[in-house]
Amino acid sequence: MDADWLDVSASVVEARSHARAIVALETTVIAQGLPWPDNLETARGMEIAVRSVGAAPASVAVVRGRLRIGLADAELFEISRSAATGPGGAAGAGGRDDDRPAEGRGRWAKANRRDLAAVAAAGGCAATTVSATLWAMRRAALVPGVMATGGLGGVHRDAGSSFDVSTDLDELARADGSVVVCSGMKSILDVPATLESLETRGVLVVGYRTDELPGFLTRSAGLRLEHRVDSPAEIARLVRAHRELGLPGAIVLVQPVPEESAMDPAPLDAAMARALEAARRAGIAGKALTPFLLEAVREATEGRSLRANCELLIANARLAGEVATAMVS
Ligand code: PSU
Ligand code: MN
Repeated sequence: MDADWLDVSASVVEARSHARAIVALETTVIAQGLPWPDNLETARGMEIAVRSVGAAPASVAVVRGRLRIGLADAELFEISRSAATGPGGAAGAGGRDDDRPAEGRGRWAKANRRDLAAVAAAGGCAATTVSATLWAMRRAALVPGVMATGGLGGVHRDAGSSFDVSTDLDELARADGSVVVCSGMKSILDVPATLESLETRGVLVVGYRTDELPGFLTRSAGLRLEHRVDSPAEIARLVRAHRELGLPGAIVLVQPVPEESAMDPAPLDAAMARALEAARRAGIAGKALTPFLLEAVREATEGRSLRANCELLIANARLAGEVATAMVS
């Protein structure tokens, strides 16, 4: 099964061969979405959350030219260490930037589905987005399966002129009943347009204990959802129906950020508007836009957005584990 370009870890092979629950985890959010050292704590926290409900975690990345499904802790460390240090992070980590191990210097690339072959051929390292992670799952015979993330990519606000629409949408459209647990879409997107676009592509968006689309760091994006479930057993039944009807799209299960760390929309919107304006002035666009905006908003909200982001990722990993476990029982 492992070809020149692909490595499936022993624990994932083992879980797959016994038809045990597996949850794939993307890593772009670790390498590009969160600062060191909170990102390592979150990457580990997500794996622990998956295990705590009886499923096997499979973090995904391109490591020195090989697409790896199931990462060792040393690899989670390496990916995390490559990210920028957050406010107060250096002290927390006990070191300055130049204390980093050599392999941890410099950011890892962000690979979406388009980039995978180029990174592999160059022998490079890259974190994977939702689209690249779904592709890795396919190559590892884990589709249909379950994965967890923070927010989906989608249609950007200026997509009419920039054509910036995430590859996530296309890969979600052909994920064959895989379940993607998230807290909505990146708030920098045109959220209503992204929701419409998912509908067009046959991607079912289901609220987990909510009738509204979560706003990523906020509990609601102010858009109503047509479908809702209230338990892992209920989503497992829906997923079974979806798969047995042979429907090609993914099921996006959206869970609001935990109440205690959720943010109010007003200050967040203001910070985002300022960050978008700063990005426009600095000419930042394309793949670099999300990391830039997240960092700007993090600073403007004095770490509250960071806390919310970490908490929702761990909560989503746990829910994905529960769903995966319900699917195999
Ligand atoms: N949401 C975040 N941070 C992120 C992402 C989403 O808050 O880093 C990542 C996810 O990996 C998602 C990707 O799949 O951004 C989409 O990127 P793009 O728009 O470049 O396709
Ligand atoms: Mn894009």
